[in-house]
Amino acid sequence: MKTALITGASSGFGKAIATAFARKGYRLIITGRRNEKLEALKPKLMDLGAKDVLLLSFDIQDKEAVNNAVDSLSGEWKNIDILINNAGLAVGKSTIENGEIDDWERMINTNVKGLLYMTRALIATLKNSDGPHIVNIGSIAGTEVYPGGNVYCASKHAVNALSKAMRIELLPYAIRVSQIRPGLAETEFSVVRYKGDETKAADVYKGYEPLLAEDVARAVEFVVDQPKHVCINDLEITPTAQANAYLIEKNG
Ligand code: NDP
Ligand code: 8X3
Repeated sequence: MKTALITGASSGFGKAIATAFARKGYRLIITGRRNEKLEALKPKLMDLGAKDVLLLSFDIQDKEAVNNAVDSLSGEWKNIDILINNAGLAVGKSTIENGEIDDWERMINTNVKGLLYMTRALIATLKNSDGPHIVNIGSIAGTEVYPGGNVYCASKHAVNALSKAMRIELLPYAIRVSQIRPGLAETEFSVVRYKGDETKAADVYKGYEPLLAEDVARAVEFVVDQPKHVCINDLEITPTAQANAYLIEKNG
């Protein structure tokens, strides 16, 4: 039975991916900073059929915390087959001139450096798996740029580049590397981006049907369920009403 480690499983895509994997009977390592959310999720995952669930609560921006969390794994938990690099965020939507430098640092430290810390810490264990797979959650912001997206888009462009780099470097070990690039999806993403302003966050999803976390989880499932000789390198998924990063058909 496969073991998957999912970063950012306390909410949104990560939680939906954990739920989908629980139904498949996977052994799951779920991570995030909000331990109480992970604690609440664990019994639900067990009820759905997860073989076992381990919580690891740490800030992915902190490289020592990442390494300590990985070093704390023992026994069967060391044998990880699937790494879902999902934890990430956008903070703010200002011009570069007016942007908050702390916001930029959070995005770069989480979306780029955190993803790198996790990946580096787990490559050795993935090499021992019979069907190793890394799935990076990028974004359409990883191939496009929109007004106010500057640093978030740059961080997801970095995820795009790193996904391609991993694909090249991990080829000799048959570690599959897939990038999923979602468009607009209603999760806690916009509440975080607008620093708790729920009205502003809700406005992002008005007048059309956005993706749900479950839609993205289904795409992840599709990617990891391929036979071992098939690697989906890159998969872009948007709401039907969204053609690209800034063309959205809104009715109202
Ligand atoms: P959510 O805000 O709902 O979930 C983000 C997850 O990331 C949470 O579980 C959060 O956990 C975790 N996380 C954030 N910062 C840290 C940190 N410093 N350390 C550890 N965990 C952290 O958003 P989504 O589910 O939408 O986002 C998931 C990924 O999808 C992100 O990489 C995002 O950029 C990407 N994405 C989102 C899209 C969207 O429209 N929603 C579209 C395209 C890509 P906790 O707060 O407990 O630490
Ligand atoms: C999240 C989607 O369009 O807000 O990555 O950048 S978008």
